[in-house]
Amino acid sequence: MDDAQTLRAVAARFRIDGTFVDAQRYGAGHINDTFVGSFARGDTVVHYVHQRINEHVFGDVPALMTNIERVTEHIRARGGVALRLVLARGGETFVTDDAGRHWRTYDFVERTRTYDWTDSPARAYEAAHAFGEFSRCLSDLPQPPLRETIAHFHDAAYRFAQLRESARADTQGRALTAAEEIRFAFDREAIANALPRVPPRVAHNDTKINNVLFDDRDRAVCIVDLDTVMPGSVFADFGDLVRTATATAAEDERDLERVDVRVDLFEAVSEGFARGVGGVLLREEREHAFEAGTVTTLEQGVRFLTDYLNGDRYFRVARPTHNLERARTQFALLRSLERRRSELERIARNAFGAT
Ligand code: ADP
Ligand code: GN1
Ligand code: MG
Repeated sequence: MDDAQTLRAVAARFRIDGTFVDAQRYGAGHINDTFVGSFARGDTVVHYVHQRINEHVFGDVPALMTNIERVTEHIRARGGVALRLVLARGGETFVTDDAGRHWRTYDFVERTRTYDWTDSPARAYEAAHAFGEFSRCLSDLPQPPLRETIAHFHDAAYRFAQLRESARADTQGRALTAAEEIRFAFDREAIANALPRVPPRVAHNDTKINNVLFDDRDRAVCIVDLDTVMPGSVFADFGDLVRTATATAAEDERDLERVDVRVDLFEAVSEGFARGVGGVLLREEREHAFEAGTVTTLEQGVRFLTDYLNGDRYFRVARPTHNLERARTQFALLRSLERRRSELERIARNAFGAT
């Protein structure tokens, strides 16, 4: 079955008022298969997002979908904007197709776009502010805790253990081509333990800038990609904004000369997140914002490198060396963060009121 046929059959199982016209792949995510479906309703065409949830990554889809329902309803109850799930005809939050694959549907947020990176401080501020607000809004999510959808997700020490194992096994015979990067990572392994232990709080856990939908006036309209919203730490959320919204290039830029951190973007992200999150952070959390950026950037480099060594089983790739290139770019960015540490640390402490 081709994509359109599959999508037609899947869409028919959701409470969509309209006649299926077609469906196109959409977005630049590395994990799920995302499509926009078009449906004729009277004289107009309406759109929905259909997502096939990556079952290699997410083992417990019902738990994940319950998290998403709870989180989106809580945000709306607080007056915020959140993704809106379209239920299946039987009232379920997802359906399973004949091949055993799980699908969900969201309202399509019209007239928005995403950025894989940005050179605009205003946009960086907006994205960080939106994720800060997200964190504030979910800081009083009632019990029980959200379910863990991926174990050890932002456990940098665990990510190093995975890298060590993949480099040792070298199942694809790629370790030699990545020897320099493997060495770079292990030289910095101590960074994995640079953050203090803090009580768990609800985190988005995947705050890269392309998980924010912007309107045509560059306002952040809605946060997407809620699969990893679960107990975590603010460090990962702020850290991934540093990784993706303060860099001068995309995360897979091949020309490493172009990869740097821009101080004005870093300032915008710090101010935006700190204002968005408001007063909910502990002193320990406010004091380590800068370090969150280095830890998350290193951790992501380690994850890309591990996946390269494993034969690209996790992140979607466009070419065989893609994950290695992504790892190199993360490490180049980490070097820049390290080089500018004193200036950036001062900016972060100022913004978070940790002076
Ligand atoms: P992945 O886990 O693969 O990154 P995402 O949930 O982030 O999947 O979706 C991929 C992309 O699809 C997003 O980056 C965004 O561009 C787009 N997208 C997702 N949901 C919506 C929506 N409801 N409305 C408009 N665009 C969306
Ligand atoms: C994945 O799903 P997406 O493309 O927004 C990944 C993140 C990584 C990111 C790197 C569930 O994010 O953790 O930071 O790629 N998501 C998952 O670009 O592993
Ligand atoms: Mg995404």
